[in-house]
Amino acid sequence: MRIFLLLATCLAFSVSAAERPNILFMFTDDHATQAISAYGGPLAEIAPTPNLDRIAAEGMLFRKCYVTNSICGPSRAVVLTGKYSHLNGFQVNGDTFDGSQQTAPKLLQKAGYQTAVVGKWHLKSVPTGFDHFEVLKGQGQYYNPVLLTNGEMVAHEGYTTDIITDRSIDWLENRDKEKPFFLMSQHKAPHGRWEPALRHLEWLDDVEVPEPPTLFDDYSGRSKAASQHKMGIADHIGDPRLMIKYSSKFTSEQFAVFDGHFRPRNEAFLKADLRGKERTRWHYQRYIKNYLRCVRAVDENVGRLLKYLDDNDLAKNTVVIYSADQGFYLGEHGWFDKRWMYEESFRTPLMVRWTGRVAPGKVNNRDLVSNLDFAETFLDVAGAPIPDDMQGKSLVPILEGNSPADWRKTHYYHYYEAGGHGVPIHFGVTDGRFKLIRFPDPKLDAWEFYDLDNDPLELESLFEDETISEEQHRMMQELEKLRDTFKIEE
Ligand SMILES: [Ca+2]
Repeated sequence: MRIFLLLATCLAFSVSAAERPNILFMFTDDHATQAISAYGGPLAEIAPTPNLDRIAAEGMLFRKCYVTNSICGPSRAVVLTGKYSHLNGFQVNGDTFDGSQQTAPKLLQKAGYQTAVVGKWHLKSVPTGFDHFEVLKGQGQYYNPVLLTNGEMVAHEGYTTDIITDRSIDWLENRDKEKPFFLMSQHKAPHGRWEPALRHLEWLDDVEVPEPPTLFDDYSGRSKAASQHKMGIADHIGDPRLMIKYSSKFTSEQFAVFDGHFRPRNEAFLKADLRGKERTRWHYQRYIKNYLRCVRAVDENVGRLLKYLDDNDLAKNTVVIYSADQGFYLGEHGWFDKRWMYEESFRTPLMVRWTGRVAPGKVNNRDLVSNLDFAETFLDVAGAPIPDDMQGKSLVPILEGNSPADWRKTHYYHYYEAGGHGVPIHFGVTDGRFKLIRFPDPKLDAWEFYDLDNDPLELESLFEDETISEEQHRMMQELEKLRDTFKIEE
């Protein structure tokens, strides 16, 4: 009898394990929604992303997914823990992630999932909570990456975006097929210094990419903060004389093709000796084309993973999530990089396909969701308990088309890395329309307030010290309330 019961339990467990959905989390670095054609916009036609668009067409696309701290390592720590930076201990890129703390992958392991991370990690400490890890050291390189593979450094030859996909598929092939999986497949691309695959070097060569309307923003409609930036397309993106010192270590064959493409262009630029707006324009074209070329390889590789799911009868029972660690400036406000609470870097892409649970082709314009919600969503999808100390909320009800009435109406943001690219510490709150930003540095001691309905490009701060509008007052109260709720002391 006891044996029978034990057998029955084992059978019940293996059936439910087989039915529990797999989770494929595809995550990029610095991928702006402006460079995903499913989000529309002026780049969609020039640089379509058909494979990324397929996720949106077969699932839900979120237009208001906001990060809590718009920079690489901190965002990754939020995704793993479901906690704001001040609680997960990773506030700035120089920090080291405390891998002994509670994370979603560890809880998924406990729930019977097989877990893996392949690609960019950027949390300094050795990954914990993964049955398998293959991660780049630090920022990694675009060519010939070395991957820390379950504790051992392994060198690979080729283009990193392709290799991360190769290694992800290799793990999927060799996994324990009796268990559901959680795979984080995380690209280095399209992070700087934007080195495209050799096969994409010539693509867009003859195209003039449209300039964003704020390329020549003079920052006059706001506090002093933005004008102190060091992330200008014109002045900070890199001296072209340095650009022939590429960041990757190439093989001699790769170098011949890569350098053969860029060297004549660099020399022509130096000879032309452009000044003022023309110099900015030249840098913008170079930057945006290389960025889009890097995205094209990401899109192709997303297609490879989707095809793997199709070919292996995994598409139906695998939740596919695509996101990036934060958004990015593609020339808006004259910038590259991220960090600010302005929309382009505050917002991050999020598209989710879950066949049979998420209706196809849905666009969510309304709900304020966040990378803070990812950890709880992973656990909820897996049917695993969600700890009380996680600070996000599961997106599952929203994905199923039942947005809860008590879903958050405002979202708190906090950037801590003082001085990185000239961006000061700031925090703030948005309700999706109004946005209040506080720059506490005594040298600035500034506030900004935007109405996105009337000023979607955020060019004119409405903040007033004396005649305070009702909306500004409401958002100031909300900021205080959220800082209390999230136990922010700084
Ligand atoms: Ca990043």
